[in-house]
Amino acid sequence: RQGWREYESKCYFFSTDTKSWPEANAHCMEQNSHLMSIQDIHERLWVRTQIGKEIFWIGLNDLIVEGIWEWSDGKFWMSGQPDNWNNTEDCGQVVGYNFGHWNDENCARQNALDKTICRFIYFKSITKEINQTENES
Ligand SMILES: [Ca+2]
Ligand SMILES: [Ca+2]
Repeated sequence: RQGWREYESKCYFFSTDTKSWPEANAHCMEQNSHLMSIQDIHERLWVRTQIGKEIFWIGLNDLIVEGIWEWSDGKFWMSGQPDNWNNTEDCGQVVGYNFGHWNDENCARQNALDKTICRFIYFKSITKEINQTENES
C-alpha cells in the first residue's frame, strides 16, 4: 500500500491532506482501516518519532458520553487537556509539537493542521500482496 508505514506488524497511513474528524474516520474505513488507537508505550513512542511537529486525528473521542474517553488513564494528555473547550471538543489528536501528547479538539475542525493517521493490521497473505505491489511499481 503506497504511503503506508510499517511498525510491529501494523501499517499506518499518515495523511498529508487535512480533514475533519468524521471525514478522517470515514476515509480510514474506506481504506479498510481505522483511525489509529495508541495501544501501548511502544506505539506511543513510535508515533512520536513519525509525526514531527504536526498534529493528527486519532481514534480518541468522547462523542457518545461526554468525558468518557477511550484510553482515559490521563497519562498522555497535553497539560490542561482534555478541556472540552467551549463545550465543543469530542475528538482526539496526537500533537507533535507537544511530545506526541493528546488534545481534545472540535471534531469538525479542519484547518491546515489537521492530518490523519489510519492503522491497518495485516496478515501474512496481505503482506505478500504489499511486497508484490512494491516490486511492480
Ligand atoms: Ca468533549
Ligand atoms: Ca482541548
